[in-house]
Amino acid sequence: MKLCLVNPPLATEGAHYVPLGLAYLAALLRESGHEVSVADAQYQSEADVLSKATSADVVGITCISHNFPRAAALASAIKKINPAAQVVMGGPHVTFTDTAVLQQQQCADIIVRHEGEQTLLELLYTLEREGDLSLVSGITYRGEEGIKRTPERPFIQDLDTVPFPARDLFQREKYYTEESVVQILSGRGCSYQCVFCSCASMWGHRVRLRSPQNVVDEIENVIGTYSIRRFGFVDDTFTIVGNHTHGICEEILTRGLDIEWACNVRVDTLTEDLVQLMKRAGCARFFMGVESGNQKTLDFVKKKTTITQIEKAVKIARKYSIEVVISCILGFPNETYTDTERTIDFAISLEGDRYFFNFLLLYPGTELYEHQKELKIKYAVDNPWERVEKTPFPIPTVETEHLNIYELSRLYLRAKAKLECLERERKVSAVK
Ligand code: B12
Ligand code: SF4
Repeated sequence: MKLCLVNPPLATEGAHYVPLGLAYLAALLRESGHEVSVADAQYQSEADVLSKATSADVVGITCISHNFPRAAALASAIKKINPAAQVVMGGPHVTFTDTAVLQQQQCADIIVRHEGEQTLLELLYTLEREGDLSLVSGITYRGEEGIKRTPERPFIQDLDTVPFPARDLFQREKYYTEESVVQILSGRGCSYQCVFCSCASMWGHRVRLRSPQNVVDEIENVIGTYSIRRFGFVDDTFTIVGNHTHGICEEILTRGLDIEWACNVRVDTLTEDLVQLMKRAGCARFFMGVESGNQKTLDFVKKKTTITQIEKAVKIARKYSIEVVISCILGFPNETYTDTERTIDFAISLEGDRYFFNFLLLYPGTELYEHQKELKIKYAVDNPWERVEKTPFPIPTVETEHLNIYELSRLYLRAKAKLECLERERKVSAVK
């Protein structure tokens, strides 16, 4: 079957990355004999994307919540010019809003929920034979008697059996330049369940890991094909299983790879021994989900970390000259203005190398999304995803019992001002 995979645009600051989900899907389908092409709206005009989609039997579109409105608009345009095509959508947003999406948008025919590889493969097989969609686990579709949801599909257990992402289908001159960072996924799932995050409900509570050999084979393959030496591990927490991180670092060192990489970490997983080894293996940067400077909030959001662990983790990173990118969320439902000020002051006191102060958003599949009424949180604007995507600077969209969007904006400006002070102090001490 002819399949066209579509990457809708995403207004991300700075570098763009190959959409790993589509690259994984393409690899498996191609290996199974399907004709796969990619239309990349991040870099191609809408006319080019539509012309690619006209000849496909099945069009698969990925999205997260932020670019869902643009993905839905693209899907509609595709359906108009190629009404015979089956339009399939997947990703973390539609996984948890499947029924509503099919009810409200005439554009999509089928939603693939959660992990997509096996489901899409089986779906194509069934469509090719005009088979019974109700037998394909993990999909939601428009049946003759309304919207149907098939049972959940078990997650892939042996991730080493999944072929490496088909990176070659994406434009070389855009994604593989001297400045590019190539993303690697060494495992899927998270054993925590922070109330603002959908990772565990999306990928499962049991962490599934690739073998270090398989992960480093992929890295060597990228070096050999694209001469790229900068990588980012996009696992939700790369250090969640110490032995796994250890194994990958040892494998990089044994093979003598001269690479630089970054990863997401949980503060409670960083021991001196591990960080020292990570540094030797090329780790240059940690993305740390600090979230809040208030212990009561860390407990409330079920982060299961402590203020002391955060301070210790930053200290260890600094000792081994690993850059720390600190990420905090402004506007948790339990936090007052003073609490949020404390988060900002605490984050700045950590003297991170970079900061993300994010406004709280309600992502489908999270506990906050499910319990928004009881928690007295609500959207203060219409079409929040469209607003967030289209506004060229961060804007608050969710109000809580304690904080309205004006107060949240003021808190954000306070964070920015404090950051500027920190940077100025650094410049002054550098010239002293
Ligand atoms: C790497 C990453 C990024 C990268 C780049 C992503 C890219 N390639 O363009 C960067 C750093 C740019 C980024 C940015 C952001 N990200 Co991000 N990111 C990730 C991360 C860690 C990994 C993404 C990934 O590659 N996953 C691996 C692939 C294999 O998974 P996948 O894409 O979901 O695809 C699978 C399935 O979903 C499904 N599928 C997906 N699409 C399709 C399509 C079809 C047709 C089918 C059949 C199946 C299917 O099958 C795929 C294979 O199994 C995820 C967390 C995660 N674990 O996924 C967060 C995540 C996607 N990001 C998230 C968020 C919130 C953001 C930011 C808003 C963060 C911020 N505050 O700025 C920004 C948004 C961008 C913007 N507009 O500014 C959220 C999205 C939640 C949501 N409901 O939308 C996630 C899920 C993290 C979380 N904790 O909740 N991100
Ligand atoms: S925030 Fe991190 S630790 Fe918490 S559930 Fe999400 S991925 Fe897991």
